[in-house]
Amino acid sequence: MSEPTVLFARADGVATVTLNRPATLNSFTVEMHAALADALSAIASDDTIRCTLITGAGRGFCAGQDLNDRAVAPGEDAPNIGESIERRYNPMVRAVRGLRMPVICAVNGVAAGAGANLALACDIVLAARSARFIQAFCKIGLVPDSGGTWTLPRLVGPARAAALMMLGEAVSAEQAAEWGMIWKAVDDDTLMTEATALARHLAGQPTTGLALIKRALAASAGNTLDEQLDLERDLQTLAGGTADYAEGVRAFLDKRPPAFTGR
Ligand code: T3D
Repeated sequence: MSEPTVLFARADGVATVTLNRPATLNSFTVEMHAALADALSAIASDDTIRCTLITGAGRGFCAGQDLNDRAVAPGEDAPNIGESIERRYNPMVRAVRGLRMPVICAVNGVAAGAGANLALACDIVLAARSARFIQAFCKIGLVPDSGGTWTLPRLVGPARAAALMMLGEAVSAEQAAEWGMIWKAVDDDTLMTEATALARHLAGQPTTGLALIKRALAASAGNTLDEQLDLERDLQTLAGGTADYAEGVRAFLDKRPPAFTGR
């Protein structure tokens, strides 16, 4: 039997999703897209999962589309990759961004093409110091996809985003952290320990409140200050009605650690 292209585990309120095609640096095939879509859908419908962690097996995180599936013999028609974006990459990014809980990405090695932009679609990105981020698309005549043209300029500013996307140069994990592209770079041998500890920590936090923070941040990209102030009022109304808010206040006044349930 062949290895599953995506590994999926649940423990302590954390779902861990591992891209698992290490021989090609976890590049995407139709099969791996389907397996990832299934994992993301299982996470979305499981109320016991309060944090998701995405990583890659082997020495790379993800090298984007598997280019073996894009070779065209002379005289053959070009593949319809717009359809591939519509059917697989866009739903993947929408599914990741749509998860209500915090999504951590542990970038264990090179993240190129759609692999880089999948990482940037996550809420908190930790990267091994040896990892690199490459907007590789321009090197094969493509446009960055998987939300990269939306995410990257917002993270690093338009000047850096334009150069990264037009030159396809690798950005080290430390540089990425310095530029605000990711949360932080950590030693290679501590990446998974730190990412798992962070995921478990978040899974024990007031996760309904964290989901509302995600909604506020997502909306802020398209809102005016006035609209955002109104949204903050509405989200705070919801947050203020949660059991976790009541518990947080009680625990503070009792001078004891809170016991959050995510409700
Ligand atoms: O088509 C659509 O549906 C549209 C969607 C597009 C989304 C995209 O992501 S387009 C961008 C596709 N990705 C790339 O262009 C990146 C290609 N890979 C690289 O440039 C390099 O491999 C890396 C910079 C990522 C890593 O370099 P390095 O030197 O660390 O590793 P390597 O030796 O190049 O790769 C290791 C193996 O993985 C190697 O196989 P081998 O020689 O050991 O048998 C290499 O061929 C394979 N590999 C790496 N990336 C891909 C790949 N095989 C297939 N597809 C890949 N994308």
